[in-house]
Amino acid sequence: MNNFILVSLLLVGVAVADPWHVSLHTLVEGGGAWTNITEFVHDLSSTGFDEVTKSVCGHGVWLMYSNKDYARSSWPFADSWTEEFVAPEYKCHSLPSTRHNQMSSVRYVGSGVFGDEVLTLYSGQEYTGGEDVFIRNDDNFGVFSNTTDSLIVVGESPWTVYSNNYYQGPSICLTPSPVYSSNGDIGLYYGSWEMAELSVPNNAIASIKKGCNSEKVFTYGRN
Ligand SMILES: [Ca+2]
Repeated sequence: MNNFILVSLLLVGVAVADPWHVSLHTLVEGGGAWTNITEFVHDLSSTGFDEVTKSVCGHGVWLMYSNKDYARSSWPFADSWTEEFVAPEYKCHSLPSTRHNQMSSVRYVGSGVFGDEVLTLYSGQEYTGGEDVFIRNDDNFGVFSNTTDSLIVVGESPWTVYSNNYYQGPSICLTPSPVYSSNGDIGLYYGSWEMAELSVPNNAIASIKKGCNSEKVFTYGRN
């Protein structure tokens, strides 16, 4: 009995600490040559895998970009894309054929492990540019207010964002939705939004609070 409890605790410990990873593949459905990714890679040429990826395998929540440095570009200079990979358990995902052999940078969302409740703010649209990662309340963004164009919630907790410091002014609540594992259990919670679709005045975020404290609620995938 004691041995059983000890083994159970060890397994739980492994699951919680299990860091996210992905492998990039030169063929669809996880085929071909591959490279393993466990950290931010701002330039895939450092791994010899710039613009050769057709599919990815792994787990966790990852963002993949056609540009280096998680950058966004738009017509007429180029048309960039961001691919979101959300996998509560190991799976393979083939990129749309229009995105084959273009990927140039990769990073995970939030803290990079299962179990954390994290809000990540991105300075660019489509989760590009600089990021700020939050695991607790922040009552005053100071000079960094108004610099968010998109955001992602990972973990079960919703978050409230306020237009003014000290949890004042117009506010909205961002609620993630469950992503299910193959056995039907909830594997993780996820939600991603563009600021432009949230009608926040001036796109201003000046403070954030963990939990839902606003009457204006956005639930990922529902509104
Ligand atoms: Ca590229």
